[in-house]
Amino acid sequence: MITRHNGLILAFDVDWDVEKSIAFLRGIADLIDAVKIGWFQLLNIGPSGIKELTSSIEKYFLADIKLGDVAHINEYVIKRLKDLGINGVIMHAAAGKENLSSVVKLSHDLGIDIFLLISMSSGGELYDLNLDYNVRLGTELGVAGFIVPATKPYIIRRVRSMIGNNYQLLSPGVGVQGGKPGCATASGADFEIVGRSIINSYRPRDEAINFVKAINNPSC
Ligand code: FNU
Repeated sequence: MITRHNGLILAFDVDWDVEKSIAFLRGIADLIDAVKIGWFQLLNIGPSGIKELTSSIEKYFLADIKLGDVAHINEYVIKRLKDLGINGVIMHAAAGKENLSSVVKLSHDLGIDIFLLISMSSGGELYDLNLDYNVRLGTELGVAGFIVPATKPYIIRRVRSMIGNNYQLLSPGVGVQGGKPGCATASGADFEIVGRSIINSYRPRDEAINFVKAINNPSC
């Protein structure tokens, strides 16, 4: 579980080196509850750079690699991510029960949270046609929570009504993609995920403060 202080998760989609990344994160660390990293870091600073990042910044690190392979590959990836200091991983519900169940079990043992992707902030129509099935799949598997799109508040409300309060809802698509800051939380999300609106801002700290204010004064 991600501990909630501000309700803001940074989507850290940057191709910066480790030093610049650490300096940026230190500047807003008190405003964010987690750092979401992924392909940008894997392809630019690589596994050793990720390890340096996670050991330098005391934050929850969420790996957004949208993992969804067959079981033994998923298990290998989860073990390696654990070695790199990752705390949570986003996986595709579309991989299905057979490919997900052993990896969710392994993740429990390793202390890694699995967040299941069940709808997307753009497109994802096959997901939306199968929403109830995928939510039930996640609760049966015992995932920590779900990824729900800020651009589709009706999906967030539906998922929250199905799962009660025992699972965390993380919502991307806020800002540049059109999701109104504070609307995902108003609709039942625990965290709003924001990337470019903060990263590309001339004043990222001020921008992050504005998002935190909106998240904690939620409305659509
Ligand atoms: P920003 N993301 C997304 N939509 O945008 N993980 C999804 O449905 C989803 C995601 C991620 O637009 C995307 O990969 F499941 O700059 C990116 O890292 O705020 C972030 O959320 C959105 O970035």
